[in-house]
Amino acid sequence: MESRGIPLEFRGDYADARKHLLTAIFFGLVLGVLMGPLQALDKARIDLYQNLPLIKSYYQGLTLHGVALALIWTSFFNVGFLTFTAVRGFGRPLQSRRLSRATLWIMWAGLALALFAILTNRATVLFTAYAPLKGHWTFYTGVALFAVVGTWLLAANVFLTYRAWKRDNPGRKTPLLAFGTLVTLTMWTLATSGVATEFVIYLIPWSLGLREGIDPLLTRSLFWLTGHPIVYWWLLPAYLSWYFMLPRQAGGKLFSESMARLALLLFIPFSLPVGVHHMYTDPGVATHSKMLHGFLTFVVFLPSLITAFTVVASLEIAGRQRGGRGWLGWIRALPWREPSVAAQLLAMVLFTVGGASGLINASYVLNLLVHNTLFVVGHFHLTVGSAVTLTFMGISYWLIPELTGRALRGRRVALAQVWLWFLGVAIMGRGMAAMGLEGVPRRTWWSQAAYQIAEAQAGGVMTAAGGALLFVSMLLFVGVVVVTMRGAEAPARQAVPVAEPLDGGMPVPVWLNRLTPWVVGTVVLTLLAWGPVVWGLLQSPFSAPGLRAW
Ligand code: HEM
Ligand SMILES: [Cu+2]
Repeated sequence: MESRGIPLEFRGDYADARKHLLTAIFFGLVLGVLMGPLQALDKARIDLYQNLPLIKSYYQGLTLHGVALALIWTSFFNVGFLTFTAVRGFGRPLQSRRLSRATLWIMWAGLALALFAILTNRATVLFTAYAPLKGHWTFYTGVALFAVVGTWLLAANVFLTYRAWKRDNPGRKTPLLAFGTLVTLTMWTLATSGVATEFVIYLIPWSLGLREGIDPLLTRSLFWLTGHPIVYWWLLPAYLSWYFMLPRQAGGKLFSESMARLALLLFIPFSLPVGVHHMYTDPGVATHSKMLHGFLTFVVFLPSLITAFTVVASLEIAGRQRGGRGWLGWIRALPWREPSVAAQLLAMVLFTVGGASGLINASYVLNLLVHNTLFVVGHFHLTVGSAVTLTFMGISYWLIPELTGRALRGRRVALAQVWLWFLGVAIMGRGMAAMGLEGVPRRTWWSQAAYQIAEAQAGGVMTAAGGALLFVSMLLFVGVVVVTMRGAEAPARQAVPVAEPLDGGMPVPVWLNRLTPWVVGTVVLTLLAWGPVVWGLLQSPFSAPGLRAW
């Protein structure tokens, strides 16, 4: 039975996913990107912060930007999208409706608390929440609720669903889409142990006055235990789309099921023990720990390379089936006029550059050159700001019609939007990298700085110009979403794009269908890599008073 074309059994889950997605778009993407151009113009030394309502300083705006985009946009989008991939993957609704309701309301409550703190300038601590900068308790509690607790509740629900599915399907291998969802949630649940400890034991009691001082280095280490794997929390849902959906949208097949499973699984053990690469310049962390994390960072590049190979191979199959010839002719044969496909293909192009710049950040010696400069900001706009964000936009172009039963409207605008984002972020990323290489620091109210770097001015203009294009692109995206939601119901529903594997009938090794050994391995590896770091810091406790800078 169907209602507005939506399968009746999924109605509740679809409604929840819709709410998560819309919250992600309007309270994450829109709110965050509203701040973007102000920051980008600041890099060209144009200061628009003097007469703004609510936003009192560059730093308050930057906190809003970072939290809205890195945390709100991604958390809510992921919970919505993974709810969808779980129910379609297992072919059954999530096990507990009450848990789903609780997930949504707890995340909304957290969002309200965090936005209250930021908008009233009670928590201008930037999205990393670094102590000794001190925010209001509503900020830490709010972020903990929507970015951590909510995602745990989803994970619990999906694992309950998995258990029920296994009971009903003894001996069958887990469907790919469901398996990818489980891997993502497993990795993230393990990874959040760091910030959960940081927030519950240190930051929240401290912000409530229950704890005197704070240890900046210890809390920062706990932050990075989660802060590196969070990039895979952003990327894995995009990979699920690239592996399991995009090949079908392009008219092809997934190149290899086993490769896809292997790459996804490798992200569980190798995401966690690498976070010290964010602390190469910090004192108090032993050099051998920095070296180990640096080495493992290059290991985690391996599943990224497997992903690049498998996804490109899948797309090549699609392109050749569509009549593409020669070495590169298959690329042109892909359905570039389809906004959802174009968005994801362009996301991959940007990710190639973004990923390569990540190798520079990860190299111990080169890091000293770029650390805390705008080069790093260029890097993450080319990754989370484009590979992830542009993929999420591409997914939205079919997922919102799927969840609402309405057809996508404004396809040409959508296509222009996608190219505009690509262009904008490429220009802005280049500008930021250039400024960074000239030594311009990140997180600095540049138009107010007492000194200037003449060589960085051209990069500043590029940053501002790219930022303006991105802003227009975001407006177009929201326009398409709104017009689609208000449009007529689609006469016929499109099938959910799920790609068949080329090696479909082949057996999959048991260890590529299991999670437990990977979880055990991850815990061991994480204890080995992080244990000495945290232990060392606990041996030389440090207590700093809180600070409100802006
Ligand atoms: C109109 C679009 C955008 C513009 C113009 C823009 C511009 C900027 C600028 C100029 C900075 C400040 C750098 C600094 O002073 O250190 C920044 C920071 C940042 N941006 Fe964006 N950005 C945009 C979109 C995005 C998107 C889509 C994401 C992620 C999904 C993102 C994530 C971040 C993060 C995490 C920070 C760092 C905040 C911090 O250091 O605490 N931005 N952005
Ligand atoms: Cu990292």
